Amino acid sequence: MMNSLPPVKGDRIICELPLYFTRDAAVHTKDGFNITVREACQGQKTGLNVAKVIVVGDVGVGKTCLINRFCKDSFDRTYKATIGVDFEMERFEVLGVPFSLQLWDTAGQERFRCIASTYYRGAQAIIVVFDLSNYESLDHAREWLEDAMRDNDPSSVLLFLVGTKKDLSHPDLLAQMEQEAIRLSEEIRAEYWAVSALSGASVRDFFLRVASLTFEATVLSELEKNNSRRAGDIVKISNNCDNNFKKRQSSCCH
Ligand SMILES: Nc1nc2c(ncn2[C@@H]2O[C@H](COP(=O)(O)OP(=O)(O)OP(=O)(O)O)[C@@H](O)[C@H]2O)c(=O)[nH]1
Ligand SMILES: [Mg+2]
Repeated sequence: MMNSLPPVKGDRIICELPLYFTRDAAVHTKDGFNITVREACQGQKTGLNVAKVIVVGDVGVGKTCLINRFCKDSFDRTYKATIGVDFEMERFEVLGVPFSLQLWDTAGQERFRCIASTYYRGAQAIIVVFDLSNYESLDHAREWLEDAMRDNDPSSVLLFLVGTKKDLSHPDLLAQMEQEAIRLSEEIRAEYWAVSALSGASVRDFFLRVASLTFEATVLSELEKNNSRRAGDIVKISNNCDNNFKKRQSSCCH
């Protein structure tokens, strides 16, 4: 079945870590992939290939358009509410390793909130979206994050705060909104991005960054797990040795 998949699109092949949007609010500001991760990928010591990403935020802020711009390179001016939750799978190749993002596009409408929240569990990344031309939607971002975080492990989830509809925002309002958003990003330890699904500005850069950082974090945690498992085995083996040694000791003494 793997063989029937078409090759990963050229612009989804990532060899270098893509840059953050702004230094003030970046998950990290290193200019390359973690060396341990690079080495693990070279030796193909990683079997990992998929990460779950959930996209949350107020109704109509542009979550679906953001995903559609990236996945289908299309934009729809007419609003079609997401019912419950939608799902897109996007394939990448990072440092020579196949990697996919499962993008869960949740509904912002209050009446679907309960259904949508049942899909939050087990995310590697959370994207909180707000509308750069609507202050209220930024004000609600913290609430969305708290909700999405309830079923996830705060120490391992990567957070992104994304302002959409940059094309609509007046420059003065945009500057003010960005200042607020960067302040919030620092506080909640999210990486901030401003994009436009209409023009496509920064959309691709954003998702490549999400894929890269999620990949890096997941490989690191996989390596950590393997190491502790190996350390666990060593402890077990040495316990056995101890027992054998004691047995031998007891048999030769008596
Ligand atoms: N000008 C402009 N309009 C946008 C942009 N992104 C989305 N829109 C418009 O905003 C409206 C809502 O977009 P959606 O992507 O459906 O919003 P949503 O967040 O998915 O909404 P729910 O599914 O109800 O939660 C649509 O009419 C889009 O055309 C953008 O970058 N610029
Ligand atoms: Mg939607």
